Amino acid sequence: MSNPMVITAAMVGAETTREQTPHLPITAEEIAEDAARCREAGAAMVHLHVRTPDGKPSQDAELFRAAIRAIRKRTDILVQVSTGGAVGMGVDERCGGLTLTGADRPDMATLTTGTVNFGEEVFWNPRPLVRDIAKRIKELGLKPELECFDVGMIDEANALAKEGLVQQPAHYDFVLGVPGALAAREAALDFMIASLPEGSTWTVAAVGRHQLPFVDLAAVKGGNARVGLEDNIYVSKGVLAKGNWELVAEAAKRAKAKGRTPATPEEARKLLRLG
Ligand code: KMH
Ligand code: ZN
Repeated sequence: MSNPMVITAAMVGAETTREQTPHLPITAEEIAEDAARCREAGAAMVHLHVRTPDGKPSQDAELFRAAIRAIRKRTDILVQVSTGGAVGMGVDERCGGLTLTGADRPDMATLTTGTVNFGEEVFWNPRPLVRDIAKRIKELGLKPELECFDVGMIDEANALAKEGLVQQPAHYDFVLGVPGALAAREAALDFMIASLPEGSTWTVAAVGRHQLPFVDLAAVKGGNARVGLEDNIYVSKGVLAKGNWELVAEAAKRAKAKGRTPATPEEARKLLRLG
């Protein structure tokens, strides 16, 4: 049994800057180049944010379209668009990637199910806004990745399922270690896993120095993992990752050491029931 594990590359994000790392991809071509290398290194999916040419976070549909087209020209990696964007963005702005249809339609989209402190700021997700985004994802025929920064967000995902806005079994991403939110502790991960409805799938995205150790935990506990420059820029203490691909390569090595095989995009589609 190959026991595949989905490795997602959170390549760009909204917060990481070129001042922090020169290896952050910004243009469609840079994103596509790194995405292709991530696929070769073992990633099955990218979690995608986009930037304006001067590096500012954006959720502009045309920037998403350009990045998705460039990625798909180079590789078969799955594309999950962010609907979180950057703190302070309005709902229409956040949903730019959900206006893409036909050949440019993404494979998946994120949905954060509650409000959370985010460093010194607030990632604002009041209940009506969450339902608005959930409806847009459903209308596009996509499955959401339910981003849970705290365990209450799993309960809110259950409420969304009862309202018919999310289909279960669903897929969750536990985001651990954001300053001001739930810390990256193994006990927190265990509680989140234990709180999931039967049949759910999950990924863990731990922030900063916790990113790679949580790949080991995900591998052992039967989950999936997200790595990448959105959440962490170092491949080891004080050593910048030379690209997202280097973090993916390290994650793939760790997964294999625990008896898991990095999933292909096709396997990820089946495992996450993307249809
Ligand atoms: N940039 C964060 C405020 C998502 O992509 O869905 C939100 C975020 C979540 O990154
Ligand atoms: Zn994101």
